[in-house]
Amino acid sequence: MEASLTARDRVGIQDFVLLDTYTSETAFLDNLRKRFHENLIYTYIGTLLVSVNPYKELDIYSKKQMDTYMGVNFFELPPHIYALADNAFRTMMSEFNNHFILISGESGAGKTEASKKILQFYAVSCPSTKVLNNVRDRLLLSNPVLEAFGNAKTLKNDNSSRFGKYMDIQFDHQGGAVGGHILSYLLEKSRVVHQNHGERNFHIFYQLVEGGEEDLLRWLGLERNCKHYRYLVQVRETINDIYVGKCAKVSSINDKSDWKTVRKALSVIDLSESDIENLFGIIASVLHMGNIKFEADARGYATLNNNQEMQWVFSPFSVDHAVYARDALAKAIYGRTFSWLVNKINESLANMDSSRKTVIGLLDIYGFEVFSVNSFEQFCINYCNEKLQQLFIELTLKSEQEEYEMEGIEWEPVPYFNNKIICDLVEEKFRGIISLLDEECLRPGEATDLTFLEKMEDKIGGHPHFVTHKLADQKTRKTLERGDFRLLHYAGEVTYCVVGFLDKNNDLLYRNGKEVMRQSKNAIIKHCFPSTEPDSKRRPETVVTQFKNSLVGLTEILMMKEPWYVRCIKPNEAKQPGHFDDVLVRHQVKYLGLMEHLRVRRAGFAYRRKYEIFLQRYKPLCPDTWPNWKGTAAEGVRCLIKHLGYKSDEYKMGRTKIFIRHPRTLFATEDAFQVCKHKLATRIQAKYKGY
Ligand code: AOV
Ligand code: MG
Repeated sequence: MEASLTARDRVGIQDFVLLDTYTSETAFLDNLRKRFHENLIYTYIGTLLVSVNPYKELDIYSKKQMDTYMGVNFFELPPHIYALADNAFRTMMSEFNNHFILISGESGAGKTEASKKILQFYAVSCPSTKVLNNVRDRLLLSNPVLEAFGNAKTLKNDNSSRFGKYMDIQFDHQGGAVGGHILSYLLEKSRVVHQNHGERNFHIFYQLVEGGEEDLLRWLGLERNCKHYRYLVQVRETINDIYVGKCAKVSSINDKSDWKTVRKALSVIDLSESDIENLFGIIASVLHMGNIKFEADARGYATLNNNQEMQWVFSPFSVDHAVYARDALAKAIYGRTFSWLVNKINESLANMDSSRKTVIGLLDIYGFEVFSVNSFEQFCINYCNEKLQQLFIELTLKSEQEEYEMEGIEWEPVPYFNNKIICDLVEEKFRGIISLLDEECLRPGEATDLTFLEKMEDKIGGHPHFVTHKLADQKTRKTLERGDFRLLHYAGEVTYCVVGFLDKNNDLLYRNGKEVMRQSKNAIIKHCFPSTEPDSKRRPETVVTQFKNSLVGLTEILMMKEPWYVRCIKPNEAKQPGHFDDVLVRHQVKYLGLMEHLRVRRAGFAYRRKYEIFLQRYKPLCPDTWPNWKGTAAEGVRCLIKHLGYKSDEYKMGRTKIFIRHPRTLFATEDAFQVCKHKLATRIQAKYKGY
């Protein structure tokens, strides 16, 4: 039996558009599974790349593989992330426009790995010079640095991105990578002072404690034992004043060797030795701060209990209050240092050459996540994923179908779930969750997390994607606590515990804490807490509003560029190779909108070009249109494609554009054009030689 299997039976189809039973979700899944078990993790839907996390190293990312994919048309080789990267690059070069690659999928699906592969591909394959090599190294090494400070082990992913990252890679006219720029989005600062059971703090803390050189640790007053630091342990009990915490162990992480990589990378991205010293000084101080203990005096005020960790200057606070202020300061220090680091990296990636450049943007953001307890952080992360899904829908399903309609192309509409309703629920002015939360944050002393919950129940209680204990029917009520609210996200239900929402959104820092920081001798801290910063007089924007605005900015940046998509899928929850969980994958296929995308692709047209542009480029291919066509552009194109022998089912003529069903047709025309261009050039050369 085995032997009689055809290759297609065994390895499936490399482009879902070619699947006979393309409307069947089961057939879709079968194809994905078949390929996954053959280690073929990539499959196309037209030019969209679906990637299934293999959870093991595959031998498909070598320099040789990169060379193979360079300059080859999309469909001539097995699907690969390099093919997508290469095509985005080549389109950018030929059309002189900007592109972006949107990488999406839930936590642990492989987004960050995909973005690294793309960056490596550009670094290796783009034309290089000595100067450019420098830029290339910085681009590549910015990754381990940002991961050390911005990634952490969560229950979903041992190397989970706890910040959003958008990176522009800038190319010059020759296609050399000449610079870059990074925008970072909302770092999960709360992790600095607290991690859930089985999770860790940011990698850098462990790297420093485990890998830091003896001299360095001595200078920083650190012990080589993570368990010594309260911020690195999750169990917070003390027995005879000794923490009996457990650090989450991670077999996939080697903090010692990662330390070496990061240490080296910091120099390459242009940090001076004193910057580096200051940076580690800050990391160590945060650890020391976590160990500051307070005791109540006779009046109940917090005093420092013979603490050698640090001088502390807080005015009358209760112990709880003092702990809170300490943690707030630790979070602020870490968060601001992270922003400082991103700025430093940007300075080192800045391109001095002011001539016109084009860019490819890479978007790698924290994926959708659901834990057993979800808080403000998950709310922000999942809201961000809603926004990206909305962008995807806008750019593919919606605009594509609207364009057919506008162009008068006959079209059977493909229905799809539009998650705009959830985005509105979260961000609508005055009655969206963000507005309601901000309103409560404006009533200090009166508002609490519970009044926020009640306000939501009052204002948006009837919304189909929102439910609470009070609003739920009997059956659902059993699954909700009084302090919970549940959102029906595009990717599934998430129950958020409302405790801490107001606090985290306010993100207040006590003035005395700031003042102490301003007096710091550490240059980074001085820079991060400038004396010009407005104090409590003017209210700063809340955390979630800042985040919302930054996402609006991001959407604007992306909308001006040509999109490419990588949709990442997580094959199982156990992070195991070779295991394809049908239910889990089916769920992702559904909510990622892959079936709808396939339907639109399959019924639609891979390429479209304005008549003028198409004619201008390809007119040398037809004697009637070359060198000048007198009629309308549409007539010219009709004449041109008749000459080229396009079959009637391969294209459609819209009001302003020609639509071409399959890329192959366009590739053939493009190849013919290249030959023709070459001939013309030779002819002109010969002509001038004669003179
Ligand atoms: P994520 O970025 O999508 O999650 P990652 O890219 O960090 O997920 O992938 C999680 C882990 O899966 C990696 O650390 C690798 O061990 C493995 N992995 C992913 N892609 C590949 C690949 N192509 N080849 C081999 N192993 C892979 V999150 O940042 O949590 O949303 O927030
Ligand atoms: Mg990631």
